[in-house]
Amino acid sequence: MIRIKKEGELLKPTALEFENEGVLNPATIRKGDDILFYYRAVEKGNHSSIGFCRLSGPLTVTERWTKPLLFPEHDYEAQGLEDPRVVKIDDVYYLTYTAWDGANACGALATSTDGIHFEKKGLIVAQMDFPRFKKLASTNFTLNEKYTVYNDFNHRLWDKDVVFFPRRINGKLYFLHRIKPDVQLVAVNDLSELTPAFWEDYFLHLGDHIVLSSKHAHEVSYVGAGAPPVETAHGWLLIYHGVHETKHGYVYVGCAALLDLNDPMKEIARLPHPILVPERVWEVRGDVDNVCFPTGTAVFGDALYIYYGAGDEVIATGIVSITELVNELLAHKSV
Ligand code: BMA
Repeated sequence: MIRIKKEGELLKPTALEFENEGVLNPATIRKGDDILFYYRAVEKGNHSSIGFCRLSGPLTVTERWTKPLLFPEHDYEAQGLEDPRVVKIDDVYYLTYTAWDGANACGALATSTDGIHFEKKGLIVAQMDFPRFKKLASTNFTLNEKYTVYNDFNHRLWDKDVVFFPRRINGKLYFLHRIKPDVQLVAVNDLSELTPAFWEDYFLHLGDHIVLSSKHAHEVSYVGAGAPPVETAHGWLLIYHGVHETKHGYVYVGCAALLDLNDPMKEIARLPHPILVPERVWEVRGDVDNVCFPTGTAVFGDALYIYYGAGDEVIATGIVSITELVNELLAHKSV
């Protein structure tokens, strides 16, 4: 059974107001031998912004800003910017995050050409109430009752964990997103296609867009995209999070799957066990207990460094051999 080798804590909260409650769930991307590192910084009262660090190599922090890089400016993100992910496609950095307005949690996008100066592009997921979603999604598909259990609130559909693939596939931009309990997949030629009419049609065929559903005990409650998929010769290596409920509350673990390179809707393989489980004190006890929430990776040779929020309070790193992980996945092919 393959498990990530834990390297321990990498980043902790500081006394600075914007990050005095927690630092977690970072977006990471290599730039030469450096890593640009965008993390969720939480101020007491649960107000989040995006902090910035630079790493030299996978584990050495050489620069850390004392002010957030991105912070609330618009109504749709008035209560916080959470859980960023980043990719670079055709010289443009795509940084996605969950925009939280106090009632709605929806995927938003900011883009940049230098990785430092970002232009906010607004929400990129549907802005629809749950009854409308349910009506559309139930037209051609038997909607898992968990969709109702997790989403039937008195506000807009929550759609989080927006994660782009790091390159176009057959000319299209692909991104994962998560309406509980599943992970869904969007493919478009251009982001301008994401109109209300697009989402109406997409939900009408929801069953065709679900790429990952819970399968194993450790992910039985729901799943969510984690880090941007890593391209390997055998498929897109996806590190995602799986959640299961215990008498102590939800437990968040890191999981691995392999998706088809040309058609990521096809799951090639999935591990029947998690690769990253809360065990250490900073994972088991935190602002939220029992959370390992992977959101970024960096490839150095055969080593996959995995960056994750631990206990919703600190950021930790794990390392795994890509060859060993892919081989283990190939031993667990999905039918
Ligand atoms: C999710 C998000 C993450 C968090 C996780 C565990 O819903 O809020 O930011 O790390 O829960 O609490």
